[in-house]
Amino acid sequence: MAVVTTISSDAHTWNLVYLQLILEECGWQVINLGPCTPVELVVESLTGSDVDLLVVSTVNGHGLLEVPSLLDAVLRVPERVRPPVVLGGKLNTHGEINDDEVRRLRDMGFAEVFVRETAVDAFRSYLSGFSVSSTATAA
Ligand code: B12
Repeated sequence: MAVVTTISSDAHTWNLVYLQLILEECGWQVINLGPCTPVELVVESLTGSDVDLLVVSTVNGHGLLEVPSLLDAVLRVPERVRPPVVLGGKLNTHGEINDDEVRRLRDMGFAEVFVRETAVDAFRSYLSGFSVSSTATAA
């Protein structure tokens, strides 16, 4: 199962729906926490369920400022229930971030960072590395 979320300041919704649809197409069950997600809700969503992947999407330009505190909170979740956390979208006010910033986010603890026009294709190939047999929705 995957949880799709954003940062607490971000009101954009269709990016979250888009990612939910990609994940569902790939056989995942998805909990979409919706826009302006409080950090506490993200943490709570990981402790109650069997979550294999946390997908953070933000496009309002505040991503680089806000994702460190979200990640900090998630990294305090016990390791046995903590899924990998991936990030993507338009992460600063210019839309795109540079390779140094991508590296810094990975060093911080994001398993992958998907930006620029290749983001969705790269995300799909990242998903292909998971076995969806345990996460697929029953037909
Ligand atoms: C609709 C919209 C709004 C609506 C949102 C309504 C809603 N319920 O969703 C409203 C009017 C509320 C809004 C408000 C604002 N918006 Co607005 N908005 C848009 C707009 C026109 C379309 C967004 C959209 O729905 N796209 C469709 C989805 C499917 O695409 P997407 O979001 O781009 O996501 C794609 C990729 O980024 C990628 N992706 C995103 N996340 C992730 C995550 C992963 C893991 C992966 C793999 C890929 C990925 O995949 C998606 C498909 O390709 C864009 C401009 C544009 N044409 O994109 C601006 C835009 C996102 N908004 C912008 C801004 C600045 C704002 C405001 C700050 C404006 C203001 N001054 O008030 C506020 C912020 C409000 C807030 N608190 O967040 C900027 C962001 C600038 C930046 N980051 O560089 C944009 C780009 C407009 C611009 N060119 O300046 N907005």
